[in-house]
Amino acid sequence: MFGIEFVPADPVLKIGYLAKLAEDAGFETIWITDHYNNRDVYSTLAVLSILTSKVKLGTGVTNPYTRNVAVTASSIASINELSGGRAILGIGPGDKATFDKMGINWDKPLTRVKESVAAVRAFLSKQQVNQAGFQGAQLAFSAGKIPIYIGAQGPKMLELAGAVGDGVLINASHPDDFKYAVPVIKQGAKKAGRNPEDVAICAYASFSADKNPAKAVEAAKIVVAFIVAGSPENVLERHSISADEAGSVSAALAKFDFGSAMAAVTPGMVEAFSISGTPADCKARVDELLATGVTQIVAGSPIGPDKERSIKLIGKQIIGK
Ligand code: F42
Repeated sequence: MFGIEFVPADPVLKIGYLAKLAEDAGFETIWITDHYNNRDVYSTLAVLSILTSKVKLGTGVTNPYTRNVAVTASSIASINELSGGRAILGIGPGDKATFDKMGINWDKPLTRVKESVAAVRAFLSKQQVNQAGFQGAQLAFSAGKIPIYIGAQGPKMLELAGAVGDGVLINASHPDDFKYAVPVIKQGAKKAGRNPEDVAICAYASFSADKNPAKAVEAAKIVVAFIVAGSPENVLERHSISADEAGSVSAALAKFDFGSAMAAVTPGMVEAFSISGTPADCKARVDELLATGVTQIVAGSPIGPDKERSIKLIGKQIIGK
């Protein structure tokens, strides 16, 4: 199954146009990112609910720090009602860099995500909620069952996703990352007495497809640079990227020197942190990921050097095959 990510750094109606194109190309889920500095995720999903008719629509991902989870439950239930039952709630611990700027204290992210998933489920089934700090809060409407997917990378968050999530969204593109993550998720599910097959595993990958492989790689470089700069040491080691190589990318990004950051991105980094190349190259990587237990490939930024052309190309030459 294929999903696609859109970042509402673009105007909502432009995303609406691309979303319809993606639905027609055969993508089955559309994920919209949630960062305070971009367009609002629920306004975007509301417009997509009207402009599309089959595709599932998810927050990819929201968090319990910038939005009270009672409000999150009401928002996603509204999208479920508006879209005729197509909503998915993607929720994760959030992005520390943006929280620092908002003056938000990132306390106990694992505990917060765990409590939030339980609270949202209770809100969605119209129960009175007396947990996670709530004191008898209750939604005044019900809009049906909504799957909850957890954005996770660390081992404890992956295990939690296996224990309580309907699915997990993992920001990674390389089979080695999934050879590590999939058993951790399955173990979390088993420990919680669940069938591991019930947890959807999504590779939320940096994707760049074009007939010209050099153009595809070039378009992926700036996204890869940010991933390298944000990756913990153990992930860099897993992909044999030295601290020096990663340091050059981070130093350039810190100076907003995007040209030098892209120049410092090595072929090994592109290979580790993106799925990029011709449709045939991308298809080969997709097959490798599916073999690790991944159930959904999410084509994330940049999608390609020309988003419109790449969506059609992925539809015809990767999803269609
Ligand atoms: N973040 C956003 O803000 N917006 C997005 O649109 C977004 C999209 C997205 C899509 C897919 C995806 O996988 C991630 C995405 N993210 C997005 C990022 C996401 O919100 C997280 O930042 C990201 O998944 C990294 O989370 P993580 O799984 O690495 O979790 C962190 C918090 C971590 O450190 N986890 C540890 C672990 O092992 O999993 C556990 C830490 C722990 O145990 N903490 C204790 C606790 O109780 O929380 C407390 C420890 C103490 O000493 O206080």
